Amino acid sequence: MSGSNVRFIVEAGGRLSGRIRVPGDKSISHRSIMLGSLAEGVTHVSGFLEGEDALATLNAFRAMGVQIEGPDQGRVTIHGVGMHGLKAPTAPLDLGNSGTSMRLLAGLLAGQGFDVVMVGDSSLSKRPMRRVTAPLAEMGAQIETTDNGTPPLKIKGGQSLKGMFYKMPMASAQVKSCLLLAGLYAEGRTSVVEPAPTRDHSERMLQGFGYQVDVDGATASVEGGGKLTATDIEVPADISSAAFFMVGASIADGSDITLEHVGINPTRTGVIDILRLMGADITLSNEREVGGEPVADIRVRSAKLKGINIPEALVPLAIDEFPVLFVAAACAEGQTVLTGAEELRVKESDRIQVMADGLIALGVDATPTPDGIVINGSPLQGGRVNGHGDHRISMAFAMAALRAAGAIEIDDCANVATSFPGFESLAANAGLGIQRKG
Ligand code: SPQ
Repeated sequence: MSGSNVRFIVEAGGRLSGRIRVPGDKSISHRSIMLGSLAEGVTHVSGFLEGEDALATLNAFRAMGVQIEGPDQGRVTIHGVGMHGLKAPTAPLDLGNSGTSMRLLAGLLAGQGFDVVMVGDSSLSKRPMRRVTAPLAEMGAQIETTDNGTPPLKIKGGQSLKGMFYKMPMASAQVKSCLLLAGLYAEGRTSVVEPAPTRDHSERMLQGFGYQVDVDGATASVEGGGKLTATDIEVPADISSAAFFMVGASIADGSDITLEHVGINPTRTGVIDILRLMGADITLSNEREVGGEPVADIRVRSAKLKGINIPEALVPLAIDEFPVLFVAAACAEGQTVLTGAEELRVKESDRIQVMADGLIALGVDATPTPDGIVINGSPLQGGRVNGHGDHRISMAFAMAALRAAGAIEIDDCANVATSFPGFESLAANAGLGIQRKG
């Protein structure tokens, strides 16, 4: 939970080495609970992310009457209640810091027979929800937000939803997934068209649970009224968590690290493409498919990075990795320019502004723009920066210390536990001089 009491103090210098496995994929963990709960039969999940965000989803389904065992070392057993077996929760569902939980649940709950209220922490309470409530209303849902379009969301049950054809105004896997989940309960066909490819874990997992999803280019469609059949899910390690070590190893001289069993779904690998364009030394081995998702071991050795113009087509494929990619850009020779990434401003924090502020505090020449940033590679000083309760900001600045002239102190780091429980100890084992205070 957000708290300004947790601080990271990270020594300057060092290098990353060894073989590590980062925790399970957050996006896939959320979806495994949602679909497992609605399935008929018992779903066994392994590699589940025991982070606060995925646990918020798990607790929400428990509150709606689903019997869920675990998590125990990444193992979760879900006794599915079927498409119409959820029960009204007795209190508002608290989704903490998790945008994915709230937006996907908005779709899934819009077609239930009971009312639900969804609330979040101070960060989630500022995030835009009209991107889901407006198209859901067109399908027949009744959902109230604040006047600003932010949480809490009050969903009125008992509405009959109609399928629709929706062209998304922004590239968002959460909006796409929300509408497909609502589509399971709608009469007829729901089709969602995306302006650029976004993570397709929902489509893959629905198919894994035996639900037909038709994907035709940029359009994903489902017919309402089907059912899900329980299955077993092995969650790969999260490429978004692995990304911190990819950048850390790239920028710290003498590094050589292997990240095991990482999900390399092509809708998530923009970070590898961008780092390679910058000159990073990244090799994939042991490529295989696990439960419908491709995985690989990723070896990263230090390399001299150069600044680039980041191709806009890669932006949605690396959307969560930009905070740490900005650190790579600060350590690169020359200029890096990011455009077409205005979505970064509505994440757990305004990731363009807070990264620019922190980098500038560390002596980097960084200029935020409305839809991106311009960073000129610069020597990094030590100093004090703020994580703004955003897990990815805190971890990005922790990695920056590998190349800084002095220690970096990072305030407001408690939310690292939303996506990466155990970050400090794993990073310390790999060679980062990190200490947690508070
Ligand atoms: O769940 P939340 O808080 O929105 O998490 C983030 C993150 O950095 O962990 C975004 F801030 O990841 C999103 C991601 O940015 C997870 C996600 C998903 O699982 O569907 C999709 C992306 O969001 P969006 O808004 O682009 O659809």
